[in-house]
Amino acid sequence: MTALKPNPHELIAQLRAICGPANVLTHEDPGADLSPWEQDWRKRVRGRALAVVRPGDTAQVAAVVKACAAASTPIVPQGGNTGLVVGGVPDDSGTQIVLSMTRMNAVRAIDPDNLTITVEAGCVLQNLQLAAENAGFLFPLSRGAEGSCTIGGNLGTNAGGTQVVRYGNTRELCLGLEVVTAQGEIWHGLTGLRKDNTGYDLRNLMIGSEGTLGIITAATMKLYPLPAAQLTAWAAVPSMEAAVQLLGLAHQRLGPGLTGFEVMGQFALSLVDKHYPHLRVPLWQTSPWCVLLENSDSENETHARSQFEALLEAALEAGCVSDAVVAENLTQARGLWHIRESITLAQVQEGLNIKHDISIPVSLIPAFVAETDALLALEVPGVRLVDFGHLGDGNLHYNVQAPEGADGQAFLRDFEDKVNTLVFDQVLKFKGSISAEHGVGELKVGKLPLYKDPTALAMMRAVKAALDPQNLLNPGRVLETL
Ligand code: FAD
Ligand code: 2HG
Ligand code: ZN
Repeated sequence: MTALKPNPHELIAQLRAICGPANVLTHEDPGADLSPWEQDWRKRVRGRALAVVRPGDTAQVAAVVKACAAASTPIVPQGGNTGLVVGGVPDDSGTQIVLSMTRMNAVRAIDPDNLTITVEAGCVLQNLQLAAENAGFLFPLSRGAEGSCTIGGNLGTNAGGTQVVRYGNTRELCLGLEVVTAQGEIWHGLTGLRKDNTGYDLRNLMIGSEGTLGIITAATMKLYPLPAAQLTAWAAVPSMEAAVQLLGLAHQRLGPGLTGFEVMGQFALSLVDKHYPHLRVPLWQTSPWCVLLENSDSENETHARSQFEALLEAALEAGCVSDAVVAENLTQARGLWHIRESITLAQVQEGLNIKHDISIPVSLIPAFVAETDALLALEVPGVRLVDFGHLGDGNLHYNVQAPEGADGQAFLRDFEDKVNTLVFDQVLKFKGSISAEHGVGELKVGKLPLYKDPTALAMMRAVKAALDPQNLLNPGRVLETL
């Protein structure tokens, strides 16, 4: 005898019984507006959910997953919904539930001797940073979206950010996970161990799986000592080659003190200047590239400043910097970082665009940029390139803005696929990756089979089929089909 699947109304009733009626939202509710959960951050896609479900603890997540599995109902995990690749919103079928993790936002524990913090998946990154700081530690994951992205989403995408050059991606900062499997079982993997060689590395399998292999409900993350001083400099550099040379010098002179190395192209900065003139972008008009550097020092500010000044003097002498400013105080430093973090928003103001979050070996980036810029100019007359990113990690946001005055929708329709193909072919040629940070989501899912090693893809499919044989967890993301 086969068990009857509950119909959607029965499922909604079950979910309300599990999470409480107020925490299961549907389109049938009076005055319902599910758009915050259905619309992606870039407004590329608007889905339609069967329901938005907001569990309050891990047991509820497990019960929700069991109920959905029994009803063969797909689940789209969602954190802060700041993802840039359409990975955390439902499709338009009206059959998927959004599992919003934001109610699960507690800091469960801080272990100062073990240098760890354990938080629930819906904890907003900025709150995690603050909890660490209040306990006298640094949690060194940082990015423009930190006021709304969650640690669960950061782990789901293995997000990067601006301090990866020193501390690594989210993966490198994670020691343990608690995960609800596709069957609704709970994996209690919240270890704070730095060494554990007891078989397959399930933690690292879950990290970066974009909600397709399990639902992360909590994580144990690494803490670091707060630096004694942190200084920020902004340097104008005459070319991308010079920026790479400056990176080498900065590694040499600052060692582990180098905690940020961001490059920003002139057009990217011109957009910040155009849309946010009050931010007063320095040095951009006279230089094709600017670099933002951060020096975190374990001694004191005087030591940090003298190290920084010596680095910049050497760079001026070597010709890889043409001008530079060092922030005098924290307010100025924050202002410089704010300019960098405003590029994404300035691009939104300017209109629709095509994003790429590629990585290339640092040594090949100057040749990649020169060659790809030239190819794109031939393919898209009047193309405007918004190049910036985490040069210290070999990670460029090689973004393509529609020509001046062009209709954004028409630009995407006519050029998105061609531009993606051109850029990704170049990435392949230069031994890079088509996603360094934002993940595959839905936007790159069709391209992955063209650029990923076929054996790796086959292993990925096998893992997905073994862990989620019903294909209920975020179907159609990362892998198009099983
Ligand atoms: P969501 O957008 O809600 O989800 C992202 C993915 O993770 C989805 O596939 C979702 O299904 C999955 N997911 C969410 N929660 C869970 C969970 N608990 N368990 C399993 N899967 C889950 N990214 C960078 O890497 N570096 C940057 O510097 C950076 N800067 C940004 C700046 C701006 C202004 C914006 C808007 C975005 C930026 N991003 C950056 C992208 C984005 O912030 C990150 O991808 C972030 O990790 C997403 O977190 P989120 O909580 O918003 O996740
Ligand atoms: C950043 O580095 C983010 O600021 C967003 O990864 C990049 O807007 C983008 O393309
Ligand atoms: Zn980035």
